[in-house]
Amino acid sequence: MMPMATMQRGMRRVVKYALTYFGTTGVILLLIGGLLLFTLVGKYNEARKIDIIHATATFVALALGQTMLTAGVVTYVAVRRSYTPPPLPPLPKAETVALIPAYNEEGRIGAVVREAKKYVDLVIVADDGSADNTAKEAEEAGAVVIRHPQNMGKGAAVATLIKAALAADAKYAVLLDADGQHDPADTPKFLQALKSGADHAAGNRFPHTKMPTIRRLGYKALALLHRILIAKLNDPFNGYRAFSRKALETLNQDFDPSYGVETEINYQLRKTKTIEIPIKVKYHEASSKTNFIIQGLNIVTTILWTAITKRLFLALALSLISTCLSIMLFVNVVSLFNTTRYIRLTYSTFAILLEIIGTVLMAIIIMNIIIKTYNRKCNNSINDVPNNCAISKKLKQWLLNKYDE
Ligand SMILES: Nc1nc2c(ncn2[C@@H]2O[C@H](COP(=O)(O)OP(=O)(O)O)[C@@H](O)[C@H]2O)c(=O)[nH]1
Ligand SMILES: [Mg+2]
Repeated sequence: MMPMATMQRGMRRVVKYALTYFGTTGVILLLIGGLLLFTLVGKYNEARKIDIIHATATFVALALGQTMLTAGVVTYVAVRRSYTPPPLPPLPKAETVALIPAYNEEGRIGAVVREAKKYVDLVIVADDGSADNTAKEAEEAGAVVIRHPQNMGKGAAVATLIKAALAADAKYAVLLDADGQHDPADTPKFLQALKSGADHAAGNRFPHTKMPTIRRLGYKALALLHRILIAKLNDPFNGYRAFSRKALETLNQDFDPSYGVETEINYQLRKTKTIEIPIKVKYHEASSKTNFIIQGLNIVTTILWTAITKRLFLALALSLISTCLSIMLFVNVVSLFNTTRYIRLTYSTFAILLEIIGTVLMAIIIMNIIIKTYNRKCNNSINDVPNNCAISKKLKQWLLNKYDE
């Protein structure tokens, strides 16, 4: 058996150089596929017949090349976004906590913290590498602030906040936005839901919010996709939530901070007792950092990504079936062509579509397994973080300094 240290080093190298390894192999395979295609056409022009083996080899080389290239890019992106839990400051014990992820919310965060303090024992803010005075403003308003050395995304901030809530021994935690869209005065309703037995309370803005019809329809379509693939909720992408200690523990175990927080929470808590709480959401000029079309596309990718990566065996089966079907269709098209000179349009179109689905799924599966194995090591061993994880130089330096203190 390979010694553990060697395996870890191997894994680190694979992730670190994924783009190089997979990407280069992918490009080489695509070039070989191209060359095969070139000779295939040349041979056809002479013999007026497509060699099925040659053609299938071309098809497979192109498909494999595409898989490798996608895999390289996916890992690269995932690693660039990889999350490392920051060391937590000393936290006072608190039964109820408010958790606020914040990124560049100067001028808004202070009021939210002061309001929230009225309803809970402790307010914890995760400042996700803001470039403004967010952290100072939150501290002055009376929150405990945990800072990320660089922007890692809302998911990372929520992951940090969950760890902080557990460290403070919280029984109940409310999660709300820092930009003032969520009214802290709704907090007692959320806490009440938990105290009466729910483990997860989720805000639902629909009873109170008038959305323009087109937006509402778009939102409902996304919610339907979410309902089919992830979990049943009426306002699934609402960020106002509350968790019991049990839900916090569930989230802390498997929460993936890299992509789409709300969908991730909904998936992790899909079997948890959930109550929806009607709330009002305020809209103002700083309501959102991204425009709503990008947000919509983001949500679709998140849902599909979550659905695929949480059901790896199903995805693997789908991928293999698609690829096999695609090759069968392709062989059929070629042999039909050889005998009749007719190119079957439907079959060839489906062959290409299925090939794309099969290879992209396969790339996502391979990469997800590697990244998961790798992240598990990083997240479980805070003390070894600087040596164990492929994190950015800036983050590594920051962690090393913290441990030296
Ligand atoms: N930690 C962290 N929080 C973020 C980031 N982007 C947005 N947020 C916070 O997440 C909440 C919701 O973000 P916002 O852009 O208002 O999204 P929207 O209201 O859902 O359109 C706010 O409290 C933001 O401060 C980020 O990159 N990191
Ligand atoms: Mg907002």
